[in-house]
Amino acid sequence: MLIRPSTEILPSEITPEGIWLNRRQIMTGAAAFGLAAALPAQAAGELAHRSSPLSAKDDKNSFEQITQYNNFYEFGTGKDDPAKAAHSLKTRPWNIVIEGECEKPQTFSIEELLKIAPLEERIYRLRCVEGWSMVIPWVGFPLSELIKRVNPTSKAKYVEFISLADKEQMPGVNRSVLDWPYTEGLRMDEVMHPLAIMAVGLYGKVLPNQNGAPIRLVVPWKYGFKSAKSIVKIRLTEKQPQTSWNKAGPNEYGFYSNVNPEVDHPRWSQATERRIGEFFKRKTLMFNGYGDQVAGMYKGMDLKKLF
Ligand SMILES: Nc1nc2c(c(=O)[nH]1)N[C@H]1C(S)=C(S)[C@@H](COP(=O)(O)O)O[C@H]1N2
Ligand SMILES: [Mo]
Repeated sequence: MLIRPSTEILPSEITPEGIWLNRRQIMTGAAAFGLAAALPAQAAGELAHRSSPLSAKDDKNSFEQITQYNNFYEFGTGKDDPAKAAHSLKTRPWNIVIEGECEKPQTFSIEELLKIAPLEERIYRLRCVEGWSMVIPWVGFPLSELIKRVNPTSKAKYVEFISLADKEQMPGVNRSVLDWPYTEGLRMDEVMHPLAIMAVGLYGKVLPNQNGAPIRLVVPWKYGFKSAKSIVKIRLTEKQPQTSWNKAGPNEYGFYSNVNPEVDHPRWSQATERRIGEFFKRKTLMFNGYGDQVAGMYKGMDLKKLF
Protein backbone atom coordinates (compact mmCIF):
# COMPACT_ATOMS: atom_id res chain seq x y z
CA MET A 1 0.00 0.00 0.00
CA LEU A 2 1.18 3.45 -0.91
CA ILE A 3 1.19 5.86 2.04
CA ARG A 4 1.61 9.48 1.08
CA PRO A 5 2.34 12.28 3.57
CA SER A 6 -0.88 14.12 4.57
CA THR A 7 0.28 17.37 2.96
CA GLU A 8 -0.02 15.72 -0.43
CA ILE A 9 -3.73 14.93 0.03
CA LEU A 10 -5.65 17.83 -1.45
CA PRO A 11 -9.18 18.73 -0.27
CA SER A 12 -10.38 18.14 -3.84
CA GLU A 13 -9.29 14.53 -3.54
CA ILE A 14 -11.25 13.93 -0.38
CA THR A 15 -14.73 14.53 -1.72
CA PRO A 16 -15.45 11.60 -4.04
CA GLU A 17 -16.62 8.75 -1.87
CA GLY A 18 -14.19 6.19 -3.19
CA ILE A 19 -11.25 8.42 -2.50
CA TRP A 20 -12.53 9.25 0.96
CA LEU A 21 -12.73 5.57 1.79
CA ASN A 22 -9.27 5.23 0.39
CA ARG A 23 -8.16 8.00 2.73
CA ARG A 24 -9.72 6.20 5.66
CA GLN A 25 -7.53 3.25 4.80
CA ILE A 26 -4.60 5.63 4.63
CA MET A 27 -5.53 6.93 8.09
CA THR A 28 -5.68 3.40 9.47
CA GLY A 29 -2.26 2.83 8.03
CA ALA A 30 -0.99 6.12 9.41
CA ALA A 31 -2.44 5.37 12.85
CA ALA A 32 -0.55 2.12 12.92
CA PHE A 33 2.62 4.16 12.57
CA GLY A 34 1.47 6.67 15.21
CA LEU A 35 0.86 9.41 12.64
CA ALA A 36 -2.90 9.89 13.19
CA ALA A 37 -2.41 13.29 14.86
CA ALA A 38 -1.05 14.68 11.58
CA LEU A 39 -4.46 14.15 9.95
CA PRO A 40 -7.24 16.39 11.33
CA ALA A 41 -10.50 14.46 11.85
CA GLN A 42 -12.47 17.21 10.07
CA ALA A 43 -10.52 16.59 6.87
CA ALA A 44 -12.59 13.46 6.30
CA GLY A 45 -15.38 15.82 5.27
CA GLU A 46 -18.15 14.38 7.43
CA LEU A 47 -20.92 16.85 8.36
CA ALA A 48 -22.86 16.35 11.59
CA HIS A 49 -26.55 16.46 10.69
CA ARG A 50 -30.01 15.33 11.74
CA SER A 51 -32.69 13.82 9.54
CA SER A 52 -35.75 15.77 8.42
CA PRO A 53 -39.43 14.87 8.06
CA LEU A 54 -39.34 16.89 4.82
CA SER A 55 -37.28 14.21 3.06
CA ALA A 56 -38.76 12.31 0.10
CA LYS A 57 -39.29 8.57 0.50
CA ASP A 58 -37.91 7.79 -2.98
CA ASP A 59 -34.87 5.55 -3.44
CA LYS A 60 -31.74 7.68 -3.55
CA ASN A 61 -29.47 7.85 -6.55
CA SER A 62 -25.95 6.61 -5.88
CA PHE A 63 -23.10 8.94 -4.85
CA GLU A 64 -21.45 8.06 -8.14
CA GLN A 65 -24.51 9.03 -10.22
CA ILE A 66 -24.98 12.29 -8.30
CA THR A 67 -21.35 13.34 -8.66
CA GLN A 68 -20.55 12.14 -12.21
CA TYR A 69 -23.59 13.42 -14.14
CA ASN A 70 -23.87 17.16 -13.60
CA ASN A 71 -24.84 20.46 -15.09
CA PHE A 72 -22.36 23.16 -14.09
CA TYR A 73 -21.65 25.17 -17.22
CA GLU A 74 -18.86 27.12 -15.52
CA PHE A 75 -16.89 23.87 -15.95
CA GLY A 76 -18.16 22.93 -19.41
CA THR A 77 -21.43 21.89 -21.02
CA GLY A 78 -20.85 18.10 -21.03
CA LYS A 79 -22.43 16.03 -18.25
CA ASP A 80 -19.02 14.65 -17.26
CA ASP A 81 -17.14 17.96 -17.56
CA PRO A 82 -17.85 19.20 -13.99
CA ALA A 83 -16.56 15.98 -12.39
CA LYS A 84 -13.40 16.22 -14.50
CA ALA A 85 -12.74 19.96 -14.18
CA ALA A 86 -14.18 21.22 -10.87
CA HIS A 87 -11.09 20.27 -8.86
CA SER A 88 -9.74 23.72 -9.78
CA LEU A 89 -12.51 25.43 -7.77
CA LYS A 90 -11.10 26.92 -4.55
CA THR A 91 -13.76 26.62 -1.84
CA ARG A 92 -11.78 28.30 0.97
CA PRO A 93 -11.82 31.14 1.83
CA TRP A 94 -15.46 31.66 0.73
CA ASN A 95 -17.99 34.37 1.51
CA ILE A 96 -21.56 35.20 0.60
CA VAL A 97 -22.30 38.93 0.43
CA ILE A 98 -25.96 39.76 1.18
CA GLU A 99 -27.09 43.21 0.06
CA GLY A 100 -30.05 45.21 -1.23
CA GLU A 101 -33.42 45.66 0.45
CA CYS A 102 -32.46 44.73 4.02
CA GLU A 103 -31.67 46.51 7.27
CA LYS A 104 -28.52 44.51 7.99
CA PRO A 105 -26.58 43.88 4.78
CA GLN A 106 -23.55 41.74 5.63
CA THR A 107 -20.94 39.25 4.52
CA PHE A 108 -21.05 35.70 5.85
CA SER A 109 -17.96 33.50 5.75
CA ILE A 110 -18.47 29.81 4.94
CA GLU A 111 -17.59 29.05 8.57
CA GLU A 112 -20.47 31.32 9.69
CA LEU A 113 -22.81 29.87 7.06
CA LEU A 114 -22.23 26.35 8.39
CA LYS A 115 -23.58 27.59 11.74
CA ILE A 116 -26.69 29.48 10.57
CA ALA A 117 -28.96 26.61 11.67
CA PRO A 118 -28.57 22.91 12.57
CA LEU A 119 -27.67 20.94 9.45
CA GLU A 120 -30.30 18.52 8.21
CA GLU A 121 -30.35 15.75 5.64
CA ARG A 122 -32.99 16.55 3.02
CA ILE A 123 -33.61 13.83 0.47
CA TYR A 124 -35.11 15.67 -2.50
CA ARG A 125 -36.07 14.84 -6.05
CA LEU A 126 -34.24 17.03 -8.60
CA ARG A 127 -35.96 17.39 -11.99
CA CYS A 128 -33.78 18.89 -14.70
CA VAL A 129 -35.59 20.87 -17.38
CA GLU A 130 -33.85 18.58 -19.92
CA GLY A 131 -36.03 15.63 -18.85
CA TRP A 132 -33.93 13.62 -16.37
CA SER A 133 -34.23 13.42 -12.61
CA MET A 134 -32.36 12.21 -9.55
CA VAL A 135 -32.96 11.78 -5.84
CA ILE A 136 -30.25 13.45 -3.80
CA PRO A 137 -29.63 13.33 -0.04
CA TRP A 138 -28.53 16.93 0.53
CA VAL A 139 -27.17 18.25 3.80
CA GLY A 140 -28.19 21.84 4.40
CA PHE A 141 -30.26 24.37 6.29
CA PRO A 142 -33.38 26.41 5.49
CA LEU A 143 -32.71 29.38 3.21
CA SER A 144 -35.21 31.36 5.32
CA GLU A 145 -32.85 31.18 8.32
CA LEU A 146 -30.13 32.95 6.33
CA ILE A 147 -32.43 35.61 4.87
CA LYS A 148 -33.92 36.39 8.29
CA ARG A 149 -30.45 37.37 9.54
CA VAL A 150 -30.32 40.46 7.31
CA ASN A 151 -33.80 41.78 8.24
CA PRO A 152 -35.48 42.21 4.84
CA THR A 153 -37.30 45.55 4.41
CA SER A 154 -40.93 45.71 3.27
CA LYS A 155 -39.64 46.51 -0.24
CA ALA A 156 -37.87 43.14 -0.53
CA LYS A 157 -40.19 41.28 -2.92
CA TYR A 158 -37.60 39.09 -4.70
CA VAL A 159 -34.17 37.61 -4.08
CA GLU A 160 -31.40 37.26 -6.65
CA PHE A 161 -28.72 34.55 -6.30
CA ILE A 162 -25.34 35.02 -7.96
CA SER A 163 -22.78 32.26 -8.55
CA LEU A 164 -19.01 32.65 -8.71
CA ALA A 165 -17.69 33.43 -12.21
CA ASP A 166 -13.89 33.24 -12.11
CA LYS A 167 -12.10 32.46 -15.37
CA GLU A 168 -9.02 31.37 -13.45
CA GLN A 169 -10.88 28.62 -11.62
CA MET A 170 -13.73 27.92 -14.02
CA PRO A 171 -12.70 27.11 -17.60
CA GLY A 172 -16.29 27.25 -18.92
CA VAL A 173 -16.58 30.95 -18.05
CA ASN A 174 -14.21 31.71 -20.95
CA ARG A 175 -17.00 30.68 -23.32
CA SER A 176 -20.12 32.81 -23.68
CA VAL A 177 -22.65 29.97 -23.48
CA LEU A 178 -24.45 31.99 -20.78
CA ASP A 179 -24.26 35.60 -19.63
CA TRP A 180 -21.92 35.16 -16.62
CA PRO A 181 -22.16 35.24 -13.69
CA TYR A 182 -24.89 32.59 -13.45
CA THR A 183 -27.82 34.31 -11.75
CA GLU A 184 -31.15 33.01 -10.52
CA GLY A 185 -34.08 34.48 -8.65
CA LEU A 186 -37.04 33.62 -6.43
CA ARG A 187 -40.03 35.48 -5.07
CA MET A 188 -39.85 36.30 -1.34
CA ASP A 189 -42.52 33.75 -0.30
CA GLU A 190 -40.60 31.05 -2.22
CA VAL A 191 -37.39 32.06 -0.45
CA MET A 192 -39.07 31.74 2.95
CA HIS A 193 -40.68 28.37 2.11
CA PRO A 194 -39.41 25.60 4.44
CA LEU A 195 -38.52 23.32 1.48
CA ALA A 196 -35.99 25.83 0.07
CA ILE A 197 -32.53 25.10 1.43
CA MET A 198 -28.90 26.10 1.13
CA ALA A 199 -26.98 22.83 0.68
CA VAL A 200 -23.44 22.40 1.98
CA GLY A 201 -23.16 18.65 1.60
CA LEU A 202 -24.57 15.42 0.21
CA TYR A 203 -24.47 11.84 1.45
CA GLY A 204 -23.41 13.24 4.84
CA LYS A 205 -20.19 14.78 3.55
CA VAL A 206 -19.05 18.19 2.31
CA LEU A 207 -20.42 19.08 -1.12
CA PRO A 208 -18.25 17.85 -4.00
CA ASN A 209 -17.10 20.78 -6.14
CA GLN A 210 -19.09 19.59 -9.16
CA ASN A 211 -22.31 19.80 -7.14
CA GLY A 212 -21.81 23.48 -6.29
CA ALA A 213 -19.34 23.63 -3.40
CA PRO A 214 -19.07 25.06 -0.91
CA ILE A 215 -22.70 26.23 -0.82
CA ARG A 216 -25.59 26.17 -3.29
CA LEU A 217 -29.31 26.75 -3.45
CA VAL A 218 -31.79 23.82 -3.69
CA VAL A 219 -35.44 24.50 -4.60
CA PRO A 220 -36.94 21.03 -5.19
CA TRP A 221 -40.30 22.00 -6.75
CA LYS A 222 -38.62 23.97 -9.56
CA TYR A 223 -36.54 22.81 -12.51
CA GLY A 224 -32.94 22.09 -11.51
CA PHE A 225 -31.49 25.22 -13.09
CA LYS A 226 -33.12 27.39 -10.38
CA SER A 227 -30.84 25.70 -7.82
CA ALA A 228 -27.77 27.89 -8.39
CA LYS A 229 -24.38 26.52 -7.42
CA SER A 230 -21.33 28.03 -5.67
CA ILE A 231 -23.14 31.18 -4.55
CA VAL A 232 -21.13 34.30 -3.69
CA LYS A 233 -23.83 36.99 -3.58
CA ILE A 234 -27.49 37.30 -2.61
CA ARG A 235 -29.39 40.49 -3.40
CA LEU A 236 -32.83 41.40 -2.04
CA THR A 237 -34.76 43.41 -4.63
CA GLU A 238 -38.05 45.20 -5.17
CA LYS A 239 -38.28 44.23 -8.85
CA GLN A 240 -38.17 40.72 -10.31
CA PRO A 241 -34.49 40.04 -11.07
CA GLN A 242 -33.19 38.82 -14.42
CA THR A 243 -31.92 35.26 -14.60
CA SER A 244 -29.22 33.75 -16.82
CA TRP A 245 -31.49 31.12 -18.40
CA ASN A 246 -34.34 33.55 -18.98
CA LYS A 247 -31.93 35.90 -20.76
CA ALA A 248 -30.56 33.01 -22.85
CA GLY A 249 -34.05 31.81 -23.93
CA PRO A 250 -36.96 33.99 -22.76
CA ASN A 251 -39.62 31.79 -24.40
CA GLU A 252 -37.99 28.57 -23.11
CA TYR A 253 -37.07 29.35 -19.49
CA GLY A 254 -39.42 31.50 -17.45
CA PHE A 255 -38.80 33.21 -14.13
CA TYR A 256 -40.95 30.77 -12.14
CA SER A 257 -39.85 27.50 -13.76
CA ASN A 258 -42.03 25.39 -11.50
CA VAL A 259 -41.92 21.74 -12.55
CA ASN A 260 -45.12 21.37 -14.60
CA PRO A 261 -45.91 18.33 -16.76
CA GLU A 262 -48.68 20.31 -18.49
CA VAL A 263 -46.48 23.10 -19.80
CA ASP A 264 -44.09 21.79 -22.43
CA HIS A 265 -40.75 23.31 -23.27
CA PRO A 266 -41.10 24.74 -26.83
CA ARG A 267 -38.70 22.03 -28.09
CA TRP A 268 -39.80 19.00 -26.02
CA SER A 269 -42.53 17.58 -23.76
CA GLN A 270 -42.23 17.89 -19.99
CA ALA A 271 -44.85 15.19 -19.30
CA THR A 272 -42.31 12.46 -18.50
CA GLU A 273 -38.79 12.13 -17.17
CA ARG A 274 -36.05 9.55 -16.91
CA ARG A 275 -34.78 8.92 -13.41
CA ILE A 276 -31.03 8.44 -13.79
CA GLY A 277 -30.34 4.70 -13.44
CA GLU A 278 -33.81 3.64 -14.58
CA PHE A 279 -34.80 2.33 -17.99
CA PHE A 280 -38.51 3.20 -18.20
CA LYS A 281 -39.68 6.78 -18.09
CA ARG A 282 -41.78 8.09 -15.20
CA LYS A 283 -44.60 10.58 -15.29
CA THR A 284 -43.43 14.01 -14.18
CA LEU A 285 -45.40 15.22 -11.16
CA MET A 286 -46.85 18.73 -10.79
CA PHE A 287 -44.42 20.82 -8.71
CA ASN A 288 -42.14 17.75 -8.82
CA GLY A 289 -44.46 16.06 -6.31
CA TYR A 290 -44.29 18.90 -3.77
CA GLY A 291 -47.70 20.35 -4.70
CA ASP A 292 -49.33 19.76 -1.30
CA GLN A 293 -46.71 22.02 0.21
CA VAL A 294 -46.20 24.69 -2.47
CA ALA A 295 -49.29 24.96 -4.71
CA GLY A 296 -50.86 27.57 -2.42
CA MET A 297 -48.16 30.09 -3.35
CA TYR A 298 -49.35 30.09 -6.98
CA LYS A 299 -53.13 30.29 -6.47
CA GLY A 300 -54.80 32.47 -9.06
CA MET A 301 -51.71 32.56 -11.30
CA ASP A 302 -51.89 31.38 -14.91
CA LEU A 303 -49.01 28.90 -14.83
CA LYS A 304 -49.06 28.57 -18.63
CA LYS A 305 -48.23 32.26 -18.95
CA LEU A 306 -46.08 32.54 -15.83
CA PHE A 307 -44.08 29.38 -16.64
N1 LIG B 1 -23.86 28.12 -11.19
C1 LIG B 1 -24.56 27.13 -11.79
N2 LIG B 1 -25.56 26.55 -11.11
C2 LIG B 1 -26.27 25.55 -11.69
C3 LIG B 1 -26.00 25.14 -13.03
C4 LIG B 1 -24.93 25.78 -13.71
O1 LIG B 1 -24.62 25.48 -14.88
N3 LIG B 1 -24.23 26.76 -13.06
N4 LIG B 1 -26.77 24.15 -13.61
C5 LIG B 1 -28.14 23.96 -13.05
C6 LIG B 1 -28.84 22.80 -13.59
S1 LIG B 1 -29.39 22.92 -15.20
C7 LIG B 1 -29.12 21.69 -12.83
S2 LIG B 1 -30.09 20.44 -13.44
C8 LIG B 1 -28.54 21.55 -11.47
C9 LIG B 1 -27.75 20.26 -11.38
O2 LIG B 1 -27.29 20.05 -10.05
P1 LIG B 1 -26.38 18.78 -9.73
O3 LIG B 1 -25.29 18.72 -10.75
O4 LIG B 1 -25.87 18.98 -8.34
O5 LIG B 1 -27.29 17.57 -9.82
O6 LIG B 1 -27.67 22.63 -11.12
C10 LIG B 1 -28.12 23.91 -11.53
N5 LIG B 1 -27.26 24.95 -10.98
MO1 LIG C 1 -30.99 21.32 -15.40
